[in-house]
Amino acid sequence: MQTLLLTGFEPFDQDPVNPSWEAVRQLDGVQWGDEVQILARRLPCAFATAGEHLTQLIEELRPAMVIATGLASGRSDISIERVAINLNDARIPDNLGAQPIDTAVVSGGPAAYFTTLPIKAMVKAVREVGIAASVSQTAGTFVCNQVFYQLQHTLVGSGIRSGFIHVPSLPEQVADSGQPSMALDTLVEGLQVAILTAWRTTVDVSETGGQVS
Ligand code: PCA
Repeated sequence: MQTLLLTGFEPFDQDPVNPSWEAVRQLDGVQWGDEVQILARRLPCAFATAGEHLTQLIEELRPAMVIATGLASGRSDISIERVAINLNDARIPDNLGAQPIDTAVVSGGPAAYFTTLPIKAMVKAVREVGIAASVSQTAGTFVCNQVFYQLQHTLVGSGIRSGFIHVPSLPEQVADSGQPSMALDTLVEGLQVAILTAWRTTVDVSETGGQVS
């Protein structure tokens, strides 16, 4: 039985919940036959500790695939991230009060890493079950991008595929603000489809997921 490590984040920016953790915790222990088991773990939302925490989990659990998730408030769909950049530029302080501006995630590291997940196949499969999904060209410049970059940096050349998925807010987080949201059950189903597709697809499909600008 192989292990698929799935992470979500603790709440941040005064929110009581983080939908990424609320969704992935429901997938903890899920098995697909005797092929693979999902282990869900929560990461701190802090530049100083999140990446180290994830590296320790990888050493401890020896996963065959790693998928990290986080909240992107303001987005309306499950967004499968294509690229992590070597840059921290925090608009708000993290949970330890740190607010790095224009620093490198890994000093001397490459400018960016691409995901090693089959993102087009994942988007297609999630849409096929009627759930909104898209390829995202930026994971931002906050803790999610930092963790995504550190993940790709740690696993480069290892043969262990990895990537990042951003999820929208939950309906109760946006109330009457007019901001987009997605129900928790939908999130859980969409993530499960995306992850299973990532696990089973070794060659990505060729479909557009780009943007003109
Ligand atoms: N979202 C933030 C950090 C933690 C989370 O869930 C981000 O997109 O960087």
